[in-house]
Amino acid sequence: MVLLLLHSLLGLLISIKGIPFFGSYSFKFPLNLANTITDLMTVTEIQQAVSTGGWVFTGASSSSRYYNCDGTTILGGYLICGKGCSISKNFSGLSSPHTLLEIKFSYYAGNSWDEGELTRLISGTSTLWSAAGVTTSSADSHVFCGKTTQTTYKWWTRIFNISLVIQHTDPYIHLKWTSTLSSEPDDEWLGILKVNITTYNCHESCLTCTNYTPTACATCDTNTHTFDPSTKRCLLNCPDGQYLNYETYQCSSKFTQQKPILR
Ligand SMILES: [Ca+2]
Repeated sequence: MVLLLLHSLLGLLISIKGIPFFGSYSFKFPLNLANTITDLMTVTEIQQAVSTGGWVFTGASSSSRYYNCDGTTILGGYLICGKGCSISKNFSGLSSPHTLLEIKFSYYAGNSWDEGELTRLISGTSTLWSAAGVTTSSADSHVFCGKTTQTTYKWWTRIFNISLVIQHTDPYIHLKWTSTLSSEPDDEWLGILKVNITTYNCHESCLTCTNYTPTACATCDTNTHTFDPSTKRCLLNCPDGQYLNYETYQCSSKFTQQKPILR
């Protein structure tokens, strides 16, 4: 009886405060993985990119479409894609229903970039990613390839490993990599590698979100959930007499949840 009373009081506290008292509270949630498209992952895929892979170059300075940079074959590159050059592809097959798209790729900013010159990833009229190519500090790594006649850091080729999550519902996306370079590709150039596109839904508790985890909700369905701005979660509204179980993320009757209380 005492235990039951204690249990009732704790259950009341839990329902009032909405915070967990026991155990670990990692949310069990489906990743909502719909599908993944990969491209430019192998040398063969890079070599076939234009002939059969659907990749389109505009403003290229050579009929060649790939370049071996310090042992790694990339699409574009030295003597190929500099001032006024862009590389694009229409990715279809994103047909599973989704609300988010995660786009990953490796980007090579080659040699003589000046301050203010940018690399860009564009979809339609939206710029999805924009970054300066001049500094080594913001790059994930750098190699020595292309124009290697200078020995200052300026002539390194910088490699950016980019991962973006965008709101997206269409079954296709047209991606275009461009730059604001001012010189020909014997001086400065761009190249890409390892494109990976994955569709996700928002976590089931969110109405809208910024990524697919339960701690990245942007808005909630206010009929069923309350937004917690500190954790970016949508917390289930539980009816009187029940509390939010943080193990299952479901409303539970306090009388059926004795195990964690008594442990
Ligand atoms: Ca320049």
